[in-house]
Amino acid sequence: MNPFEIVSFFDLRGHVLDVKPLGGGLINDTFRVYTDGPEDYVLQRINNAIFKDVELLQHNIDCATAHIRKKGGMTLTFLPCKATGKTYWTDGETYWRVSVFIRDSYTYDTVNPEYSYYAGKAFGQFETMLSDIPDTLGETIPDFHNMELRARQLREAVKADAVGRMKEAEVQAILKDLLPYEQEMCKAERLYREGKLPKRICHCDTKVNNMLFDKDGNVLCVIDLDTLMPSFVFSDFGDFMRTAANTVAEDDPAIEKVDFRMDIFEAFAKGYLEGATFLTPIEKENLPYAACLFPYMQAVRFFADYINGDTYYKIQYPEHNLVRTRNQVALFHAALLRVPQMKAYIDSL
Ligand code: GN1
Ligand code: MG
Repeated sequence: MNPFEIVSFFDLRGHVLDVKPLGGGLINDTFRVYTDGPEDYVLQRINNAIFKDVELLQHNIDCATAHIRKKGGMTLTFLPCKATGKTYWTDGETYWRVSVFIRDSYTYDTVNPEYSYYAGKAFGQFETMLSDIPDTLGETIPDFHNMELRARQLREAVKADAVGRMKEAEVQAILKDLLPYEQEMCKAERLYREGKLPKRICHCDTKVNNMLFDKDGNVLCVIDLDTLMPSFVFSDFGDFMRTAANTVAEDDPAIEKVDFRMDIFEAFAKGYLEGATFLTPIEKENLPYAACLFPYMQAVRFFADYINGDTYYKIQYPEHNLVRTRNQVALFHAALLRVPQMKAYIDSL
């Protein structure tokens, strides 16, 4: 179905002038809707192969955005569908939603320490605002950041060897490199079972480019709320580090250039600890673990997808997931080396 027709099912202001692709997400298809009215819009096709329960997903988003707005925070505004009043439209096969485009906003794929500090504070405040939400939110992707599950999925991929990639020497070498850390990386699930670690409402996709800044570097709002769900705070801390503290992009093939930037870690951690006022000592002391866990988990996820024959992440060339894996493995090792320094810094705050 064409985007012009889809947007006509929503209550937009003004006439639609044009619809053009927007951004570089790996899961959904995103478009900017240009109008002659007071605002433009963002149209998204929700990937319901990955987000199987769109009703729950939009329920989470509706509750969270309403709660943040009530507290005076800035957040995304989704438009109701004319026919149903729900914030998505479906023909039973495809799922679409429309939100207001936030003008004069900027996203960045890399940030300096100053912006990391603002981002840390904003993500921390975001979690704080949601810490007393009265509604029950569900897991839009069950066990999304459960390391035990991700490790199991890798093992299953290896066993199935769906496209014969297990015979590649490099694939074997990466597997050998990753496996010894598995137990250590599954620490969060153990702490949770022991009742020592709570689940909280987290964003779960705190990539640096999921934050809108204004032209002066002020944080406008947190975007991409699909994975907003109960999780460990490690999700939000770790995924920001994974993307912002890497000296290169997550799919840069030049792995010799991959390094973990301590200046970014320190700035983000400072802001985050100022913003997330509800953290327990166990959560706080495990933030360095989170900074290692997320490159590790992402390596495992990209790697499993490569072995499965690239069925999950969009790829631009056949080895893309392998290149991403190498990069994330290198980042994981770089982060591990910095753990003592990270701990010392967190203690000093
Ligand atoms: C996916 O679509 P995007 O780029 O926001 C993925 C994240 C990964 C990320 C890696 C639902 O996010 O978990 O960290 O790619 N989202 C989902 O770039 O799997
Ligand atoms: Mg996302």
